[in-house]
Amino acid sequence: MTPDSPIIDITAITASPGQPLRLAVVGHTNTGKTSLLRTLSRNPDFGEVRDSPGTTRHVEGLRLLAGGTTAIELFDTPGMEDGMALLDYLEQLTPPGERLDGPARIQRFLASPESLRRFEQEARVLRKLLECDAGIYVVDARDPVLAKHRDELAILSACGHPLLPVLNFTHSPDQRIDEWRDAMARLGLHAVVEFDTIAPPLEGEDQLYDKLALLLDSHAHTLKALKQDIAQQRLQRHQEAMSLVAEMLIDIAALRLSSPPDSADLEKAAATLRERARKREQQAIDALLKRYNFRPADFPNHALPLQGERWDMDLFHPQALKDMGIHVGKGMAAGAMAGATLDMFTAGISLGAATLLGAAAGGLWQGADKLGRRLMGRMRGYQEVTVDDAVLRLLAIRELALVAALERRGHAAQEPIDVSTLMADKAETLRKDKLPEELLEARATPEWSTLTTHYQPSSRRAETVKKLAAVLQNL
Ligand SMILES: Nc1nc2c(ncn2[C@@H]2O[C@H](COP(=O)(O)OP(=O)(O)OP(=O)(O)O)[C@@H](O)[C@H]2O)c(=O)[nH]1
Ligand SMILES: [Mg+2]
Repeated sequence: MTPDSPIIDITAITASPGQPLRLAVVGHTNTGKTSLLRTLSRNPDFGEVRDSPGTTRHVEGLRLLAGGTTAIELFDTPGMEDGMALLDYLEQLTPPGERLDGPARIQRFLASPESLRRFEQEARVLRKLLECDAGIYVVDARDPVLAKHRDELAILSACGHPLLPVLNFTHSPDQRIDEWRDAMARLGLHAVVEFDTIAPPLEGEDQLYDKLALLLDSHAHTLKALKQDIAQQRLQRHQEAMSLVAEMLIDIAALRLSSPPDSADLEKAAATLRERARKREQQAIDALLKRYNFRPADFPNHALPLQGERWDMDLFHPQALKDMGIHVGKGMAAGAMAGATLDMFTAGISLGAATLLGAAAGGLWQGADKLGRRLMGRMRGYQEVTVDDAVLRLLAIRELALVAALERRGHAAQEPIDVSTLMADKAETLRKDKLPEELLEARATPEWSTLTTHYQPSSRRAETVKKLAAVLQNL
């Protein structure tokens, strides 16, 4: 297993052993270069991202690890602002008749006084690109292709390294992907990747690394290893996410509170039940966000109202369930008891019940275990309150939708996560079928819930969580 977060921030990288691939991320200002690094490194805190030009002022690097060793060193660079003026200046530096190749022209520029003044930003970019094996040229695909871009590309190409254009903002209705592909081909750049840093395609990283491998033959092996590492981590994250959801569902399905049978006490028990379930869901959400390297602030709308003030977010509001097409039973409609089922006390007790009751009635029930206590309670007229099936369904739908959203989200995204359409997708699969066997078993096994003091860890519980996680994974 590899560590989840293959990222080490490095501001100044010196040559390191093992020859990692060194890539400079370059391009016009404000095209999403820093955003791309955030998404590739799954690190929402890398660098500074703002919707204004000139945000990144210095070169900053990070490493992507594969199998514990550095596969790629990626460098964020300041945006190019005035490629046209720089191209003119480069021409001035090379008198007519003098033949210099591209890198020599760039070196001459870097030794010139203007590289420290007017073109200081551009000099930082070109110095880094010269040091690297290749450049990733980030394009805002909404921009029309202009002379400034062509000049910029002419200068970058002069560094003598392969350039891979990455088209960003590809989901925008104003995207001009075809125009950019055409312009790139005319400049001899035939490998192009579409990669929206906010919502990258699921296969986006693979495509990026595959195309780099084509351009950089000698690093193909490293890139393949990196791809495998990413795929393995993705799978591992998904499996862990399913376990987190399964744990939560088992905890809530097994949650069982007993109460004297009068209505005031039952309502109180139902309120406690709801509160514990809501908190447990929030705990699962926090764990999922953390597992996918996102921040609680990325999912503010879902901060669950513990008092139920927003019904569309409230697990226990009958309307929230109906909106998801989940059948709402009688219990749900019953005002203060909404979402709580009064247990008829038959679940899980069949053969043994009569014997146990007999034993209890006969006064032999001394060291009453869990089941015994429940039976005793029942005999004294206690009732038990559990979470309604409809609520379990909604919980499963919500969490699976959240996982799907997290898996589609780039770490450059700044807008809050929206799960509404994904919820509808998940609802399709989950609202009708019978509850999975594992949840039915949990319902009848109160000691599986960590939400009460009767919790007892057991291998059977652990096994059931595992099985439920596998069921959820295949939905
Ligand atoms: N909708 C959308 N916004 C994006 C995307 N990529 C970047 N942005 C936004 O574009 C703006 C610029 O992003 P940065 O990553 O700072 O761009 P940059 O190229 O590093 O900018 P400089 O450092 O100033 O050259 C930010 O407001 C980002 O949130 C994208 O794919 N889709
Ligand atoms: Mg930047």
